[in-house]
Amino acid sequence: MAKTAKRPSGKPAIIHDQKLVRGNGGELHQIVGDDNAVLTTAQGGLVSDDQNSLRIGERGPTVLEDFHFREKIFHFDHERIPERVVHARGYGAHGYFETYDSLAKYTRADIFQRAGEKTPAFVRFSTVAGSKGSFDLARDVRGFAVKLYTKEGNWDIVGNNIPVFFIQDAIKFPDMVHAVKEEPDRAFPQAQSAHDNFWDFISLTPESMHMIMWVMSDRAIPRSFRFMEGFGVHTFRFLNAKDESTFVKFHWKPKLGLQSVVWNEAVKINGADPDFHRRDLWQAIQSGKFPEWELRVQLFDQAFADNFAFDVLDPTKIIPEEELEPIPVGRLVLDRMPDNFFAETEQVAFMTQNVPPGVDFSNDPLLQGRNFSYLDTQLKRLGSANFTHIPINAPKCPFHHFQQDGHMAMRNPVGRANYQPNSFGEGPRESPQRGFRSFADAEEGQKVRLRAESFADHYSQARQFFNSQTPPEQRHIAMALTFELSKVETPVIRERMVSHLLNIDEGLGVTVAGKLGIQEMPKPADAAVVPRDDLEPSPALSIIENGPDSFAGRKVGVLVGSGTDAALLKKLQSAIEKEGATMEVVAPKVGGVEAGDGSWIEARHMIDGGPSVLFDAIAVLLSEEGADRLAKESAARDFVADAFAHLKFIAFVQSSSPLFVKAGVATDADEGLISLDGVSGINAFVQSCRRLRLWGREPAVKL
Ligand code: HDD
Repeated sequence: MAKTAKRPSGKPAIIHDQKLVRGNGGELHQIVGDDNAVLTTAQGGLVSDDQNSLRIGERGPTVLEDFHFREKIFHFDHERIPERVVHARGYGAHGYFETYDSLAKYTRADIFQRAGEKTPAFVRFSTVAGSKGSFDLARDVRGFAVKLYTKEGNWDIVGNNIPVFFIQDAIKFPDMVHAVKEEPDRAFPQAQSAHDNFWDFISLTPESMHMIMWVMSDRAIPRSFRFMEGFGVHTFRFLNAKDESTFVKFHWKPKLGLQSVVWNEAVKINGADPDFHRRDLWQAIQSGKFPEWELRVQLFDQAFADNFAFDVLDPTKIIPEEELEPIPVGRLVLDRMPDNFFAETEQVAFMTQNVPPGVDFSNDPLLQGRNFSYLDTQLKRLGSANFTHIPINAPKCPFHHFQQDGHMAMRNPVGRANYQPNSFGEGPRESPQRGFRSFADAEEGQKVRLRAESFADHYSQARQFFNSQTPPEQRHIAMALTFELSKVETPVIRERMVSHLLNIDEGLGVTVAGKLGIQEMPKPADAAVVPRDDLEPSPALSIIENGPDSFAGRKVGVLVGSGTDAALLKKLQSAIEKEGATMEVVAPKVGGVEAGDGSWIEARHMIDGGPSVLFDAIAVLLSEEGADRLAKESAARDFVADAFAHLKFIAFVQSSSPLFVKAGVATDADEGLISLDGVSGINAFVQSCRRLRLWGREPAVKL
C-alpha cells in the first residue's frame, strides 16, 4: 500500500513498498533509519542475525550454506565500478536552467524557445588528473559538465573552467592523459602535473602553450566551484527552424564573480580539508544560498569566422570577449544535493554527442574525437549498454525506441512489434520535421592525416593571455611555472620549457630561468608562425579584473578565547551576514569558551582544525589573557601569520596583540589590518573584505 514518508530533503515522497522511496529524479532509494523495518537480504529474506556467520560449533568453520553471509560479502566485493579515466574526482548537484528570452532566430532547440522556461539540470564539477580519493585543491583544470534534461532529449555541455585545451586533435588525448597522470613505473606523483612526464610531453607539444598559461594561472586553484567560470570550449552550431546555421561558443559566468586561492594556501588547504570544494558546495546549497551562473553565448557567422585571426575550429584558441561580446541567454541555479552520491554523481554519464535538435557540432577535430569517445567510456564504467536506464541518465521527456534487452535492462518495449516499419500500426516512427537534423555543410577533400595550417600559431594567444593579466597574476604564473619545473628532474626538459616561454614573453622566460637557476639561457623554440604582438590585451581573461566587489558567499573565521567580548562578536556576525557572507568561530576547544560577560560562545572548530586557510578573512577577538595563552600555540600563531601571508583582511582587537607579536605580524603593517576597537571598525572591515585580498601586500610577503 502506498504511503508517504519524509525524504532526506524533507519533502514527502511515495513509498512503493516499505523500503523504497522515489527521489525527485525518479531514482528509487532504500530508506535507512526506519526503526520498524526488519533487515532483509537483497532478495527480501528476513534476517535473524547479522552479527555472526553460520558455523559448526562456537569455534568451528563457517558453513557454505550461509547464504546471507555469502550474499553480503559478494555484494560488498563488487561495490566499486571503474573510476573515470579522467575527471575521476567530482562533485555534483541538481538544479535548473532558466531561459531569459526566445532564441528562435538562431536555434530551434526547444529549451531556447520560451522566456522563463525552466529545464531540470545536473552539474558535475571535477578535477582532471587525480583519482577519486585525491584532494580538491590540486593545481588542475576543473571539469564543468552540465546535463540539461530538455523536452527534446538530454543536452550535455561537457566543459571545463578553462576555454581552451592542451591538444588540437583527439588522437593525442591518451598521450596527454598518460603524461599528466602518475608515472607508470613508480605510481607517483598523484593528482599533480609537477613531474617529468607531464612537462616532457608539454615541452614537445607547442600547441599546448596557450593552455599552459591558463593552467599555470590561478584559474587552476579556484576558491570554490561557485567562483569559477565554465566554457563549452569548442565552436558549436545553432540551427534555426530554416536550418540556417550560426556558430556558437558557450560561457558560464558565476554570479558571485571569480576568485582563486594562492598556491601556498592551496597546499595547506589540501591538508586541512581535502574536501574543501565539496564542502563549500554542500554548505552553500544546504543553507539555501544557491550558486548561480549565467549562460552567455558568443554568436557568429561564417564571415566572422573567415575574418577572425585564428581558426574557430582550433580548440587551443579563444575568441576574446572584447572582440565578440557574449550575450546572456539564461541562468543555471543549483539548488539540491543528490540523495545518494553513487547513484547520481558517480553514475552520471556525460556525452558531448548529447545535443538536442537545433544544436549541432562544428568540425573541431577535438570535438569530433570526443563525440566518439564518451559512449565507450560509459559502457566501461557503468557496465551495460543500458546505462540510460539509470535514472540520473534517463531523459525526463517522453522517449520511444526499439532498443531492448542487454545487461540490467529495466525497461523493454511492450507489444508485438519491436522494429519499424511494421504492419501492426505500432509506433514510434521518425519525424523529419521534429527530429535532429545535421547542418548540411558541403564537405570535400582528400583523405589525409594533416593538421590545418590555420592551426599553426601556438604562441600568439598564449602571449595575449599573459599580457592580459595584472602584475600579481603575472607573478603567480611565473611562480607556478618555477614550482612545477623545479620538480622536473631532467634538466633538458626544464630548458626546453623555458625556450617556449621565451616565445610567449621574454621577461617570463628569463624570470623562470633565473628562479630555476638555469646557467645558460636556451634559444627561443622554433616557431612555425612568428608570435604576434599586436593582439590587444583582453581584461576578461584576468581574475582580479573580474572580482565581484562583494563579499557575498565568502566566509570569515573568528578566533575567540576565554574572556572574548561577546557583544562585539555578535555585532560582527550580524555585519558579516548582512553582507551575504558567513562566520565560523574558532576556539581553543570545540566545546566553546566563556565570554568576558559570562555567556557561552559556541565554537565550530578547535584551533588545530580551523586554520585560517579555510576562510576568506579573519578576525581575532581575544582578551589579553586569551591572547597570552594562544601565543604559545603554533596553530594559533599560524592562524594569524598565514592569513597575513595569504593577503587576507584581518580584523582584531588591541588586546589580541600578544598573539600578533608572537606570530610576527605587526597590527599596523598595512591597511589590511583593521582595528575593531573604534566605532567604525566593523564597517571598515566588512567593506575591505569586498576586495577579497590585499594584493598590495604581496611584495612584502613574497608569495
Ligand atoms: Fe573529456 C570526461 C571535459 C577532451 C574523453 N571530459 C570529461 C569530463 C569533463 C570533460 C568535464 C567529466 C564529465 C563528468 O563529470 O562525468 N574533455 C573535456 C573537455 C575537453 C575534453 C572540456 C576538451 C575541450 N575528453 C577530451 C578528449 C577525449 C575525452 C579529447 C577523448 C578523445 N573525457 C573523456 C572520457 C571521459 C571524459 C574518457 C572520462 C569519463 C567520462 O568521459 O565520462 O571519455
